[in-house]
Amino acid sequence: MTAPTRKHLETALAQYCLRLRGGWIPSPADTLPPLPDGQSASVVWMVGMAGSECWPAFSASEFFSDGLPHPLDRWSAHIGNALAQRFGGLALYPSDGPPYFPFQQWADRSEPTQSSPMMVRIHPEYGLWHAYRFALALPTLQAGDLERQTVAAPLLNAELCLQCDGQPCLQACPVNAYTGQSFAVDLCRSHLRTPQGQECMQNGCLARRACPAGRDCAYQPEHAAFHMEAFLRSTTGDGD
Ligand code: B12
Repeated sequence: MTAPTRKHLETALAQYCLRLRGGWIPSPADTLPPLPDGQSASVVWMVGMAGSECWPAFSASEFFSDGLPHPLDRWSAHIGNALAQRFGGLALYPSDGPPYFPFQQWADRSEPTQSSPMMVRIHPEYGLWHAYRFALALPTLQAGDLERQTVAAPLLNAELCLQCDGQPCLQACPVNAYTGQSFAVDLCRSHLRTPQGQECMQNGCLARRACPAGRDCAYQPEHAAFHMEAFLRSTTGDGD
């Protein structure tokens, strides 16, 4: 089986409007499961989306309208498993668990993502408007493919949230669910069930929307509402 080049993977993902979010080289300390042939992975590619770019592809898919639970997770698995089989690798999913794979730590090894007071990682270009659909652990890495993920030094060095004037994300939650160190999940969910919470339910979390970074990537209302509804109903999965 021929190992896919980075370009090859990007092209395969583009038909679903998914994005290759960089990759990293695993070590035994990562304790990844073995590949189907029993070997260890040489590279793990992170796959996700920025903004609402994959919403049209997902919402037009059979998974979106079949009435079964976790449509976004099932859409992701359909794509991830097919690619893993094609390339002799293994697809790993953010919602598989607990215990969960440390997707946010993996993200930091692949892209210039940083911790934020919102608990979700912030990206210099996409802000808080990005997430991961799966990771693809593959047996072979083509020479030079990881070196292509260079990022401009000013973006890498900026401590985005610490430099943010007034940190509006921490002021915008109507029930102060965010302290900067923690997120009061139950407080947030209770608010979302009230009439006052419908602004967050229909257009997305007010605190997340207050972030000045990556505004061009802010989720479209229909996409944001999908995640809020899923977040309200489940403990994990499509809420992400
Ligand atoms: C369980 C879970 C939740 C739980 C609990 C989250 C929690 N903070 O404990 C609930 C249901 C509340 C939740 C909600 C949401 N989640 Co969530 N969640 C997960 C999940 C499935 C597992 C987290 C985990 O335990 N990982 C295992 C540990 C070992 O991995 P880790 O890389 O070390 O991650 C931890 C640290 O980085 C830490 N952390 C991150 N930032 C910060 C900042 C501070 C200050 C501190 C102290 C800690 C901290 O939190 C992580 C979890 O403990 C992950 C996917 C995954 N596999 O990681 C998604 C994930 C973290 N969630 C995600 C998202 C987007 C959300 C929501 C915004 C969903 C929505 N409404 O659209 C909400 C709100 C989250 C919030 N503001 O806190 C995304 C984040 C993407 C990103 N940009 O970073 C992830 C990566 C899923 C994905 N498919 O991409 N989530």
